[in-house]
Amino acid sequence: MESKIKDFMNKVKIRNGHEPEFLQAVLEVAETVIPYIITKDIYFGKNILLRMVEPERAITFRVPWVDDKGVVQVNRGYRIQMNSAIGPYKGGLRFHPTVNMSILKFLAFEQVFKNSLTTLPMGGGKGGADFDPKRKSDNEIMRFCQSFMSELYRHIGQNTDIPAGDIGVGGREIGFLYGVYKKLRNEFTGVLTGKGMSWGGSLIRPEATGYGTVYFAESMLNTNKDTVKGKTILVSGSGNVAQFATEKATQLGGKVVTMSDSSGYIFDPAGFDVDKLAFIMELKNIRRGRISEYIEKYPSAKFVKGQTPWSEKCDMALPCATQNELNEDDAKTLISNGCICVSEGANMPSTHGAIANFHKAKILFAPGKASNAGGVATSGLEMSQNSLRLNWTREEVDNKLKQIMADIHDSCIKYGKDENGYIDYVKGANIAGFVKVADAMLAQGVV
Ligand code: NDP
Ligand code: 2IT
Repeated sequence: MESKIKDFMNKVKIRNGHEPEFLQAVLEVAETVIPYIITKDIYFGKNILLRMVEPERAITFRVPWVDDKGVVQVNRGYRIQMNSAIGPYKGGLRFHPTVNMSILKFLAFEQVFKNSLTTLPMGGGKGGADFDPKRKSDNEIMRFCQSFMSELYRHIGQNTDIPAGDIGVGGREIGFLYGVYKKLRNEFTGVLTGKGMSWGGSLIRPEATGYGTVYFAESMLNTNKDTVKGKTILVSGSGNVAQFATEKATQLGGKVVTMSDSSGYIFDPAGFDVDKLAFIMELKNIRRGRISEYIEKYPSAKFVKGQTPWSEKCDMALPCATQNELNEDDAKTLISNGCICVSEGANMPSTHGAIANFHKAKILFAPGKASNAGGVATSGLEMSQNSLRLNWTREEVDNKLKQIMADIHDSCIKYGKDENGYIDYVKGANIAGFVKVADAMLAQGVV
Protein backbone atom coordinates (compact mmCIF):
# COMPACT_ATOMS: atom_id res chain seq x y z
CA MET A 1 0.00 0.00 0.00
CA GLU A 2 2.76 2.42 1.05
CA SER A 3 4.49 1.84 -2.29
CA LYS A 4 1.27 2.41 -4.29
CA ILE A 5 0.80 5.79 -2.56
CA LYS A 6 4.48 6.61 -3.10
CA ASP A 7 4.30 5.69 -6.81
CA PHE A 8 1.22 7.87 -7.22
CA MET A 9 2.79 10.81 -5.41
CA ASN A 10 5.97 10.48 -7.50
CA LYS A 11 3.88 10.88 -10.64
CA VAL A 12 2.13 13.93 -9.19
CA LYS A 13 5.49 15.42 -8.13
CA ILE A 14 6.94 15.19 -11.64
CA ARG A 15 4.34 17.68 -12.89
CA ASN A 16 3.84 19.71 -9.70
CA GLY A 17 7.14 19.45 -7.81
CA HIS A 18 7.33 23.17 -7.17
CA GLU A 19 3.85 23.35 -5.60
CA PRO A 20 4.21 22.31 -1.92
CA GLU A 21 0.69 23.19 -0.72
CA PHE A 22 -0.89 21.38 -3.66
CA LEU A 23 1.23 18.27 -3.01
CA GLN A 24 0.25 18.41 0.69
CA ALA A 25 -3.46 18.47 -0.16
CA VAL A 26 -3.08 15.65 -2.70
CA LEU A 27 -1.09 13.48 -0.27
CA GLU A 28 -3.80 13.80 2.39
CA VAL A 29 -6.36 12.51 -0.11
CA ALA A 30 -4.10 9.84 -1.63
CA GLU A 31 -3.28 8.29 1.77
CA THR A 32 -6.94 7.55 2.43
CA VAL A 33 -8.45 7.17 -1.05
CA ILE A 34 -5.85 4.89 -2.70
CA PRO A 35 -6.35 2.12 -0.08
CA TYR A 36 -10.11 2.39 -0.79
CA ILE A 37 -9.72 2.34 -4.59
CA ILE A 38 -7.68 -0.85 -4.34
CA THR A 39 -10.60 -2.66 -2.72
CA LYS A 40 -13.14 -1.55 -5.36
CA ASP A 41 -13.10 -3.08 -8.84
CA ILE A 42 -15.17 -0.25 -10.31
CA TYR A 43 -12.46 2.31 -9.49
CA PHE A 44 -9.29 0.22 -9.64
CA GLY A 45 -6.94 0.62 -12.61
CA LYS A 46 -8.73 3.60 -14.15
CA ASN A 47 -6.38 6.37 -13.00
CA ILE A 48 -9.32 8.34 -11.64
CA LEU A 49 -7.30 10.10 -8.93
CA LEU A 50 -4.60 10.94 -11.46
CA ARG A 51 -7.28 12.57 -13.60
CA MET A 52 -8.66 14.44 -10.57
CA VAL A 53 -5.32 16.09 -9.72
CA GLU A 54 -5.08 17.66 -13.17
CA PRO A 55 -7.19 20.85 -13.44
CA GLU A 56 -9.65 20.74 -16.32
CA ARG A 57 -8.46 24.27 -17.04
CA ALA A 58 -6.14 26.80 -15.34
CA ILE A 59 -6.25 30.42 -16.44
CA THR A 60 -3.79 33.18 -15.53
CA PHE A 61 -4.16 36.74 -16.66
CA ARG A 62 -2.78 40.27 -16.29
CA VAL A 63 -4.63 42.64 -13.96
CA PRO A 64 -3.43 46.20 -14.54
CA TRP A 65 -4.92 49.05 -12.49
CA VAL A 66 -4.14 52.61 -11.47
CA ASP A 67 -3.60 53.44 -7.79
CA ASP A 68 -4.70 56.66 -6.06
CA LYS A 69 -1.32 58.30 -6.82
CA GLY A 70 -1.83 57.68 -10.53
CA VAL A 71 0.80 54.90 -10.66
CA VAL A 72 0.06 51.86 -12.82
CA GLN A 73 0.16 48.61 -10.84
CA VAL A 74 0.13 45.06 -12.22
CA ASN A 75 -1.12 41.91 -10.49
CA ARG A 76 -1.61 38.35 -11.64
CA GLY A 77 -5.14 36.94 -11.74
CA TYR A 78 -6.05 33.24 -11.72
CA ARG A 79 -8.99 30.88 -12.07
CA ILE A 80 -8.49 27.14 -11.62
CA GLN A 81 -11.41 25.15 -13.05
CA MET A 82 -10.61 21.87 -11.37
CA ASN A 83 -13.51 19.47 -11.88
CA SER A 84 -17.00 19.81 -13.36
CA ALA A 85 -18.14 16.17 -13.19
CA ILE A 86 -21.02 16.83 -10.78
CA GLY A 87 -21.87 20.46 -11.56
CA PRO A 88 -20.50 23.83 -12.69
CA TYR A 89 -17.19 24.94 -11.18
CA LYS A 90 -17.80 26.58 -7.80
CA GLY A 91 -15.40 28.11 -5.31
CA GLY A 92 -14.07 31.34 -3.91
CA LEU A 93 -11.70 34.08 -4.99
CA ARG A 94 -8.74 34.95 -2.75
CA PHE A 95 -6.96 38.31 -2.85
CA HIS A 96 -3.73 37.99 -0.85
CA PRO A 97 -0.06 38.67 -1.68
CA THR A 98 0.80 34.97 -1.13
CA VAL A 99 -1.57 33.76 -3.87
CA ASN A 100 0.13 31.57 -6.48
CA MET A 101 -0.60 28.40 -8.49
CA SER A 102 0.25 26.07 -5.62
CA ILE A 103 -2.12 27.79 -3.18
CA LEU A 104 -4.98 28.01 -5.66
CA LYS A 105 -4.57 24.44 -6.93
CA PHE A 106 -4.62 23.10 -3.37
CA LEU A 107 -7.76 25.12 -2.66
CA ALA A 108 -9.43 24.06 -5.94
CA PHE A 109 -8.58 20.40 -5.30
CA GLU A 110 -10.02 20.51 -1.77
CA GLN A 111 -13.08 22.31 -3.12
CA VAL A 112 -13.94 19.39 -5.44
CA PHE A 113 -14.25 17.01 -2.47
CA LYS A 114 -15.91 19.60 -0.24
CA ASN A 115 -18.55 20.49 -2.81
CA SER A 116 -19.25 16.81 -3.42
CA LEU A 117 -19.81 16.37 0.34
CA THR A 118 -22.42 19.15 0.48
CA THR A 119 -24.90 16.89 -1.40
CA LEU A 120 -25.48 19.78 -3.87
CA PRO A 121 -24.60 19.64 -7.60
CA MET A 122 -21.42 21.74 -7.64
CA GLY A 123 -18.02 21.06 -9.24
CA GLY A 124 -14.86 22.62 -7.84
CA GLY A 125 -12.81 25.69 -8.69
CA LYS A 126 -10.83 28.50 -7.07
CA GLY A 127 -9.28 31.75 -8.15
CA GLY A 128 -7.90 35.05 -7.04
CA ALA A 129 -4.94 37.34 -7.36
CA ASP A 130 -1.66 38.21 -5.64
CA PHE A 131 -3.21 41.57 -4.78
CA ASP A 132 -2.93 42.91 -1.21
CA PRO A 133 -6.17 44.70 -0.22
CA LYS A 134 -4.64 45.99 3.03
CA ARG A 135 -4.33 49.78 3.24
CA LYS A 136 -6.02 50.25 -0.15
CA SER A 137 -8.79 52.83 -0.53
CA ASP A 138 -12.30 51.78 -1.54
CA ASN A 139 -11.65 53.35 -4.95
CA GLU A 140 -8.47 51.32 -5.42
CA ILE A 141 -10.32 48.14 -4.46
CA MET A 142 -13.05 49.02 -6.97
CA ARG A 143 -10.61 49.70 -9.81
CA PHE A 144 -8.77 46.46 -9.07
CA CYS A 145 -12.01 44.45 -9.03
CA GLN A 146 -13.12 46.07 -12.29
CA SER A 147 -9.86 45.19 -14.02
CA PHE A 148 -9.91 41.64 -12.59
CA MET A 149 -13.47 40.98 -13.76
CA SER A 150 -12.92 42.58 -17.19
CA GLU A 151 -10.93 39.43 -18.01
CA LEU A 152 -12.54 36.83 -15.72
CA TYR A 153 -16.06 37.46 -17.08
CA ARG A 154 -15.38 35.56 -20.31
CA HIS A 155 -14.51 32.37 -18.38
CA ILE A 156 -17.42 32.25 -15.90
CA GLY A 157 -21.23 32.20 -15.94
CA GLN A 158 -24.18 31.03 -13.87
CA ASN A 159 -24.07 27.57 -15.52
CA THR A 160 -20.29 27.42 -16.05
CA ASP A 161 -18.37 28.71 -13.06
CA ILE A 162 -19.70 30.64 -10.06
CA PRO A 163 -17.05 32.38 -7.92
CA ALA A 164 -17.56 33.70 -4.37
CA GLY A 165 -15.46 35.15 -1.55
CA ASP A 166 -12.44 33.85 0.36
CA ILE A 167 -9.54 35.62 2.13
CA GLY A 168 -9.57 39.29 1.14
CA VAL A 169 -12.82 38.99 -0.80
CA GLY A 170 -16.02 39.83 1.10
CA GLY A 171 -19.27 41.66 0.44
CA ARG A 172 -17.57 44.87 -0.76
CA GLU A 173 -15.46 43.07 -3.38
CA ILE A 174 -18.30 40.81 -4.56
CA GLY A 175 -20.36 43.98 -5.15
CA PHE A 176 -17.69 45.61 -7.31
CA LEU A 177 -17.08 42.36 -9.22
CA TYR A 178 -20.80 41.83 -9.80
CA GLY A 179 -21.28 45.37 -11.11
CA VAL A 180 -18.69 44.89 -13.86
CA TYR A 181 -19.94 41.44 -14.81
CA LYS A 182 -23.48 42.75 -15.14
CA LYS A 183 -22.33 45.67 -17.27
CA LEU A 184 -20.17 43.58 -19.62
CA ARG A 185 -22.74 40.81 -20.11
CA ASN A 186 -25.86 42.94 -19.81
CA GLU A 187 -27.55 40.27 -17.72
CA PHE A 188 -28.60 39.95 -14.09
CA THR A 189 -27.77 36.38 -13.08
CA GLY A 190 -26.51 34.41 -10.10
CA VAL A 191 -22.93 34.32 -11.45
CA LEU A 192 -21.40 35.16 -8.07
CA THR A 193 -22.49 34.17 -4.56
CA GLY A 194 -22.11 36.15 -1.37
CA LYS A 195 -24.12 38.95 -3.00
CA GLY A 196 -25.90 41.70 -1.05
CA MET A 197 -29.40 40.98 0.20
CA SER A 198 -31.10 43.50 -2.13
CA TRP A 199 -29.46 42.12 -5.30
CA GLY A 200 -29.74 38.34 -5.11
CA GLY A 201 -27.85 37.40 -1.97
CA SER A 202 -28.97 34.76 0.52
CA LEU A 203 -29.65 35.27 4.19
CA ILE A 204 -27.16 33.32 6.35
CA ARG A 205 -24.47 33.20 3.59
CA PRO A 206 -22.19 35.60 5.55
CA GLU A 207 -22.61 33.49 8.70
CA ALA A 208 -22.62 30.07 7.04
CA THR A 209 -18.97 28.99 7.10
CA GLY A 210 -18.42 29.86 10.75
CA TYR A 211 -21.83 28.57 11.87
CA GLY A 212 -21.33 25.33 9.94
CA THR A 213 -17.90 24.77 11.50
CA VAL A 214 -19.49 24.94 14.95
CA TYR A 215 -22.52 22.80 13.95
CA PHE A 216 -20.03 20.19 12.79
CA ALA A 217 -18.08 20.40 16.07
CA GLU A 218 -21.34 19.93 17.96
CA SER A 219 -22.11 16.78 15.93
CA MET A 220 -18.63 15.40 16.64
CA LEU A 221 -18.98 16.10 20.36
CA ASN A 222 -22.44 14.47 20.34
CA THR A 223 -20.81 11.17 19.28
CA ASN A 224 -19.14 11.27 22.72
CA LYS A 225 -22.38 12.40 24.41
CA ASP A 226 -20.81 15.83 24.83
CA THR A 227 -21.69 19.37 23.61
CA VAL A 228 -20.09 22.77 22.92
CA LYS A 229 -21.78 24.13 26.07
CA GLY A 230 -19.26 25.02 28.77
CA LYS A 231 -16.20 24.52 26.53
CA THR A 232 -13.28 26.95 26.48
CA ILE A 233 -12.46 27.57 22.83
CA LEU A 234 -9.52 28.97 20.87
CA VAL A 235 -10.37 30.65 17.57
CA SER A 236 -7.70 31.90 15.15
CA GLY A 237 -8.32 34.61 12.57
CA SER A 238 -10.72 37.52 12.96
CA GLY A 239 -12.24 37.64 9.49
CA ASN A 240 -15.53 36.33 8.17
CA VAL A 241 -15.18 32.71 9.27
CA ALA A 242 -13.64 33.45 12.68
CA GLN A 243 -16.29 36.06 13.56
CA PHE A 244 -19.26 33.81 12.90
CA ALA A 245 -17.63 30.72 14.41
CA THR A 246 -17.18 32.80 17.55
CA GLU A 247 -20.78 34.00 17.40
CA LYS A 248 -22.27 30.50 17.05
CA ALA A 249 -19.92 28.90 19.61
CA THR A 250 -20.92 31.60 22.10
CA GLN A 251 -24.65 31.15 21.32
CA LEU A 252 -24.25 27.43 22.06
CA GLY A 253 -22.76 28.20 25.48
CA GLY A 254 -19.06 27.96 24.70
CA LYS A 255 -16.49 30.54 25.79
CA VAL A 256 -14.19 31.79 23.01
CA VAL A 257 -11.04 33.30 24.55
CA THR A 258 -8.80 34.04 21.53
CA MET A 259 -8.93 35.59 18.06
CA SER A 260 -6.03 36.63 15.86
CA ASP A 261 -4.73 38.18 12.67
CA SER A 262 -1.40 37.98 10.90
CA SER A 263 0.24 40.24 13.52
CA GLY A 264 -0.63 38.16 16.62
CA TYR A 265 -3.47 37.05 18.87
CA ILE A 266 -5.67 38.49 21.60
CA PHE A 267 -6.52 36.50 24.74
CA ASP A 268 -9.54 37.54 26.79
CA PRO A 269 -10.02 35.09 29.68
CA ALA A 270 -13.61 36.30 30.22
CA GLY A 271 -14.55 35.33 26.64
CA PHE A 272 -16.07 37.40 23.81
CA ASP A 273 -19.66 38.25 24.67
CA VAL A 274 -22.12 39.88 22.23
CA ASP A 275 -20.79 43.41 22.83
CA LYS A 276 -17.14 42.45 22.49
CA LEU A 277 -17.83 40.54 19.28
CA ALA A 278 -19.78 43.52 17.90
CA PHE A 279 -16.72 45.68 18.65
CA ILE A 280 -14.45 43.20 16.80
CA MET A 281 -16.80 43.09 13.80
CA GLU A 282 -16.87 46.87 13.58
CA LEU A 283 -13.07 47.03 14.02
CA LYS A 284 -12.35 44.46 11.29
CA ASN A 285 -15.21 44.98 8.82
CA ILE A 286 -15.85 48.74 8.93
CA ARG A 287 -12.70 50.37 10.26
CA ARG A 288 -10.49 47.61 8.76
CA GLY A 289 -8.21 47.87 11.79
CA ARG A 290 -5.86 45.39 13.49
CA ILE A 291 -6.90 42.91 16.20
CA SER A 292 -4.30 44.40 18.60
CA GLU A 293 -6.59 47.45 18.93
CA TYR A 294 -8.95 45.28 21.01
CA ILE A 295 -6.83 45.71 24.14
CA GLU A 296 -7.16 49.51 23.97
CA LYS A 297 -10.89 49.04 24.49
CA TYR A 298 -10.65 45.99 26.78
CA PRO A 299 -7.41 46.38 28.80
CA SER A 300 -7.98 43.21 30.85
CA ALA A 301 -7.21 41.21 27.68
CA LYS A 302 -3.68 40.69 26.37
CA PHE A 303 -2.19 40.90 22.87
CA VAL A 304 0.59 38.46 22.02
CA LYS A 305 2.55 39.76 19.05
CA GLY A 306 3.66 37.48 16.24
CA GLN A 307 2.21 34.29 17.80
CA THR A 308 -0.69 31.93 17.06
CA PRO A 309 -3.16 31.17 19.91
CA TRP A 310 -2.47 27.43 20.28
CA SER A 311 -0.45 27.64 23.51
CA GLU A 312 -3.47 28.82 25.53
CA LYS A 313 -5.38 26.23 27.55
CA CYS A 314 -8.62 25.05 25.93
CA ASP A 315 -11.14 22.23 25.38
CA MET A 316 -11.66 23.00 21.69
CA ALA A 317 -9.81 24.71 18.84
CA LEU A 318 -11.30 26.30 15.70
CA PRO A 319 -8.52 27.35 13.29
CA CYS A 320 -10.21 29.93 11.03
CA ALA A 321 -7.34 31.97 9.50
CA THR A 322 -5.23 30.28 6.83
CA GLN A 323 -3.35 27.18 5.62
CA ASN A 324 -0.64 25.59 7.78
CA GLU A 325 -1.28 27.87 10.75
CA LEU A 326 -1.28 24.93 13.22
CA ASN A 327 1.83 22.74 13.16
CA GLU A 328 2.90 19.50 14.82
CA ASP A 329 4.25 21.23 17.95
CA ASP A 330 1.03 23.24 18.26
CA ALA A 331 -0.98 20.01 18.02
CA LYS A 332 1.10 18.41 20.79
CA THR A 333 0.62 21.50 22.98
CA LEU A 334 -3.14 21.52 22.38
CA ILE A 335 -3.42 17.82 23.26
CA SER A 336 -1.31 18.10 26.41
CA ASN A 337 -3.40 21.11 27.49
CA GLY A 338 -6.57 18.99 27.29
CA CYS A 339 -8.02 19.92 23.89
CA ILE A 340 -10.52 17.24 22.79
CA CYS A 341 -11.98 18.66 19.59
CA VAL A 342 -10.58 20.51 16.56
CA SER A 343 -12.93 21.68 13.80
CA GLU A 344 -11.24 23.45 10.88
CA GLY A 345 -12.95 26.65 9.67
CA ALA A 346 -10.03 27.51 7.38
CA ASN A 347 -8.80 25.39 4.46
CA MET A 348 -5.92 23.06 5.44
CA PRO A 349 -4.93 25.02 8.58
CA SER A 350 -3.41 21.91 10.21
CA THR A 351 -0.16 20.54 8.82
CA HIS A 352 0.24 16.86 7.95
CA GLY A 353 2.20 16.32 11.20
CA ALA A 354 -0.46 18.08 13.28
CA ILE A 355 -3.20 15.82 11.90
CA ALA A 356 -1.11 12.71 12.61
CA ASN A 357 -0.87 13.81 16.25
CA PHE A 358 -4.61 14.45 16.55
CA HIS A 359 -5.25 10.96 15.20
CA LYS A 360 -2.64 9.38 17.47
CA ALA A 361 -4.27 11.01 20.50
CA LYS A 362 -7.70 9.90 19.16
CA ILE A 363 -9.25 13.32 19.68
CA LEU A 364 -12.12 14.60 17.51
CA PHE A 365 -10.63 16.19 14.40
CA ALA A 366 -12.58 17.51 11.38
CA PRO A 367 -10.76 18.53 8.17
CA GLY A 368 -11.91 21.78 6.58
CA LYS A 369 -13.38 20.06 3.53
CA ALA A 370 -16.03 18.63 5.85
CA SER A 371 -16.33 21.18 8.65
CA ASN A 372 -16.13 24.42 6.63
CA ALA A 373 -18.39 23.18 3.80
CA GLY A 374 -21.32 25.20 5.18
CA GLY A 375 -20.09 28.30 3.34
CA VAL A 376 -20.12 26.81 -0.13
CA ALA A 377 -23.26 24.81 0.69
CA THR A 378 -25.09 28.05 1.44
CA SER A 379 -23.65 29.48 -1.77
CA GLY A 380 -25.37 26.53 -3.43
CA LEU A 381 -28.60 27.56 -1.68
CA GLU A 382 -28.07 31.12 -2.95
CA MET A 383 -27.78 29.72 -6.50
CA SER A 384 -31.03 27.78 -6.03
CA GLN A 385 -32.85 30.90 -4.83
CA ASN A 386 -31.48 32.89 -7.80
CA SER A 387 -32.72 30.23 -10.23
CA LEU A 388 -36.13 30.16 -8.54
CA ARG A 389 -36.16 33.97 -8.40
CA LEU A 390 -37.25 34.03 -4.78
CA ASN A 391 -35.75 34.37 -1.31
CA TRP A 392 -35.95 31.94 1.58
CA THR A 393 -36.21 33.16 5.17
CA ARG A 394 -33.30 33.15 7.58
CA GLU A 395 -34.80 30.20 9.40
CA GLU A 396 -35.31 28.18 6.20
CA VAL A 397 -31.71 28.67 5.09
CA ASP A 398 -30.30 27.98 8.57
CA ASN A 399 -32.32 24.76 8.82
CA LYS A 400 -31.07 23.61 5.41
CA LEU A 401 -27.49 24.46 6.49
CA LYS A 402 -27.90 22.44 9.69
CA GLN A 403 -29.28 19.49 7.71
CA ILE A 404 -26.40 19.62 5.21
CA MET A 405 -23.79 19.71 8.01
CA ALA A 406 -25.52 16.74 9.69
CA ASP A 407 -25.51 14.85 6.36
CA ILE A 408 -21.79 15.54 5.89
CA HIS A 409 -21.18 14.25 9.41
CA ASP A 410 -23.11 11.06 8.57
CA SER A 411 -21.04 10.58 5.39
CA CYS A 412 -17.84 10.88 7.42
CA ILE A 413 -19.08 8.21 9.82
CA LYS A 414 -20.09 5.94 6.94
CA TYR A 415 -16.62 5.87 5.42
CA GLY A 416 -14.44 6.85 8.39
CA LYS A 417 -15.48 4.78 11.43
CA ASP A 418 -12.91 2.11 12.34
CA GLU A 419 -13.52 -1.22 14.06
CA ASN A 420 -12.79 0.31 17.49
CA GLY A 421 -15.39 3.02 16.98
CA TYR A 422 -12.94 5.90 16.40
CA ILE A 423 -14.10 8.16 13.57
CA ASP A 424 -11.33 9.19 11.18
CA TYR A 425 -13.06 12.23 9.68
CA VAL A 426 -10.19 12.78 7.22
CA LYS A 427 -10.66 9.33 5.74
CA GLY A 428 -14.46 9.61 5.87
CA ALA A 429 -14.57 13.00 4.13
CA ASN A 430 -12.04 12.08 1.47
CA ILE A 431 -13.69 8.80 0.49
CA ALA A 432 -17.26 10.14 0.60
CA GLY A 433 -16.21 13.16 -1.48
CA PHE A 434 -14.33 10.95 -3.92
CA VAL A 435 -17.09 8.38 -4.54
CA LYS A 436 -19.66 10.84 -5.91
CA VAL A 437 -17.20 12.59 -8.23
CA ALA A 438 -15.57 9.33 -9.36
CA ASP A 439 -18.94 7.75 -10.21
CA ALA A 440 -19.87 10.79 -12.32
CA MET A 441 -16.49 10.74 -14.08
CA LEU A 442 -16.84 7.04 -14.88
CA ALA A 443 -20.34 7.56 -16.26
CA GLN A 444 -19.18 10.43 -18.48
CA GLY A 445 -16.24 8.59 -20.04
CA VAL A 446 -12.64 9.71 -20.51
CA VAL A 447 -13.06 13.44 -21.11
P1 NDP B 1 -10.97 36.98 5.76
O1 NDP B 1 -10.16 37.69 4.75
O2 NDP B 1 -12.30 37.49 6.15
O3 NDP B 1 -10.13 36.78 7.09
C1 NDP B 1 -8.90 36.14 7.07
C2 NDP B 1 -8.32 36.14 8.47
O4 NDP B 1 -7.20 35.26 8.51
C3 NDP B 1 -7.83 37.48 8.91
O5 NDP B 1 -7.96 37.60 10.30
C4 NDP B 1 -6.38 37.45 8.49
O6 NDP B 1 -5.54 38.34 9.18
C5 NDP B 1 -6.02 36.03 8.80
N1 NDP B 1 -4.92 35.61 7.94
C6 NDP B 1 -4.90 35.58 6.60
N2 NDP B 1 -3.70 35.18 6.15
C7 NDP B 1 -2.97 34.96 7.25
C8 NDP B 1 -1.65 34.52 7.44
N3 NDP B 1 -0.84 34.24 6.40
N4 NDP B 1 -1.22 34.38 8.73
C9 NDP B 1 -2.04 34.66 9.78
N5 NDP B 1 -3.30 35.08 9.64
C10 NDP B 1 -3.75 35.23 8.41
O7 NDP B 1 -11.10 35.47 5.20
P2 NDP B 1 -12.13 34.33 5.60
O8 NDP B 1 -12.49 34.44 7.03
O9 NDP B 1 -13.18 34.30 4.56
O10 NDP B 1 -11.24 33.02 5.37
C11 NDP B 1 -10.50 32.41 6.43
C12 NDP B 1 -10.21 30.97 6.07
O11 NDP B 1 -11.45 30.27 5.87
C13 NDP B 1 -9.43 30.76 4.78
O12 NDP B 1 -8.61 29.60 4.94
C14 NDP B 1 -10.50 30.47 3.75
O13 NDP B 1 -10.00 29.73 2.65
C15 NDP B 1 -11.45 29.64 4.59
N6 NDP B 1 -12.83 29.54 4.12
C16 NDP B 1 -13.57 30.66 3.87
C17 NDP B 1 -14.89 30.53 3.47
C18 NDP B 1 -15.77 31.70 3.27
O14 NDP B 1 -16.96 31.49 3.00
N7 NDP B 1 -15.30 32.91 3.40
C19 NDP B 1 -15.49 29.19 3.22
C20 NDP B 1 -14.64 28.10 3.60
C21 NDP B 1 -13.36 28.29 4.01
P3 NDP B 1 -4.94 39.65 8.43
O15 NDP B 1 -6.11 40.59 8.38
O16 NDP B 1 -3.82 40.10 9.28
O17 NDP B 1 -4.50 39.19 7.06
O1 2IT C 1 -13.32 27.66 0.58
C1 2IT C 1 -14.54 27.83 0.36
O2 2IT C 1 -15.35 26.90 0.43
C2 2IT C 1 -15.01 29.18 0.05
N1 2IT C 1 -14.21 30.12 0.06
C3 2IT C 1 -16.45 29.42 -0.30
C4 2IT C 1 -16.69 29.12 -1.74
C5 2IT C 1 -18.07 29.45 -2.24
O3 2IT C 1 -18.26 29.27 -3.46
O4 2IT C 1 -18.94 29.88 -1.49
